[in-house]
Amino acid sequence: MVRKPTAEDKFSFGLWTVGWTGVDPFGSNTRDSLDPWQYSDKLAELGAWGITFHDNDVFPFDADDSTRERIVKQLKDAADKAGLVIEMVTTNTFTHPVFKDGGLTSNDRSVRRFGLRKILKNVDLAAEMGASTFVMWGGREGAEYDSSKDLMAAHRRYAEGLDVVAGYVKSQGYDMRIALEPKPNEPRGDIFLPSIGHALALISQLDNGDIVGLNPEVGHEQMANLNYTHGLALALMCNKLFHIDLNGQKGLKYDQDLVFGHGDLLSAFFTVDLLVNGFAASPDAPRYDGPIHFDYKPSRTEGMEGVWESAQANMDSYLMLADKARAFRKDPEVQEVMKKASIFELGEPTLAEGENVADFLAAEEPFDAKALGEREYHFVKLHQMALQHLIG
Ligand SMILES: [Mn+2]
Repeated sequence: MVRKPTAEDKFSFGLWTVGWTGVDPFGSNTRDSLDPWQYSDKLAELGAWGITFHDNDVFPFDADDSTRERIVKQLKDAADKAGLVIEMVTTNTFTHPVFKDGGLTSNDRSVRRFGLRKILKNVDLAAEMGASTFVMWGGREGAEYDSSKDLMAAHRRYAEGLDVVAGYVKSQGYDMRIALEPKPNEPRGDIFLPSIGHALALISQLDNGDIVGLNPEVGHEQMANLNYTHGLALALMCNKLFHIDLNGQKGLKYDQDLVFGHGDLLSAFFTVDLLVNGFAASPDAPRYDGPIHFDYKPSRTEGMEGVWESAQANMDSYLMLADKARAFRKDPEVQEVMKKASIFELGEPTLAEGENVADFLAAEEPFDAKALGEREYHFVKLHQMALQHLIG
């Protein structure tokens, strides 16, 4: 029996997750959709702390201003009443056919101007909702054919769009940061900013990059055969881990959006280990203390009971893994093997304090390459101990 989540756990869900009706490229919906506030009421009941949404999860693409205002107010009132924080808002620049070649990187300039206006309008909405993060997933920013785009211009237009949005956030005085969500492919054949590293590189080129960071998603990194936890570590080191999307993925295939823990379980364990315990040898390193946001899809086989069972499952997985990860790190035998494995030694700078390169090169220190080539690291034993904590 897993304990019930509390506000301290900071669990949040996209309305599009529990709200997914099961439409996929091969089949129609297997569930009906509810009103947005019906999802938020139920999520609050299950112990969630927050909700997030795309503009068009809540109101239609072509809604006029008064319709938009009425629906948004109804959702905000429902969230307030349920005690839910609207911690993040994001913009849909992928569903409508107008965005088939992207919102910020479309070859058609008038589409880019339309996309940018739509995004800016939603920055205002996000601020109005009290959101502290504005996620940008450029699902249609990309190409199927390398012949179809000037790739320099595409990246320049992407940077230009991001800079305009970040500059607008600052000029309006909003207490909000932008978090980019990398993904390698799907729906485009190749999506721009396919990984955490690509996104960090582009952010470093922005004039307003100080408020632009990342929202890495488990499945998106694993679709690129990358290690999600390693990516989180680099983003933390760069002070760019602004938000996270947890879910499950089984290897290199389409974006499965499974329940967190239902994909690569050991990887999920070490992700949670990083989130709850931090870095073993770097106690002064930045830590993530933002929302634990789930971006998953209840499988098409599920009815509404299955929707709520799967929402619950995400939170339960996280809580179970957090308990296991804490016990793993506290275990004296684990600590002993971590010492033997020189885990803590990696926290020591390679040069001594104040040591310059000349001193370093001149230093005569005994070193036995043969012996060090033969040393034991006990990494397998340590990993097996993690497995014992996880399933033992
Ligand atoms: Mn996501």
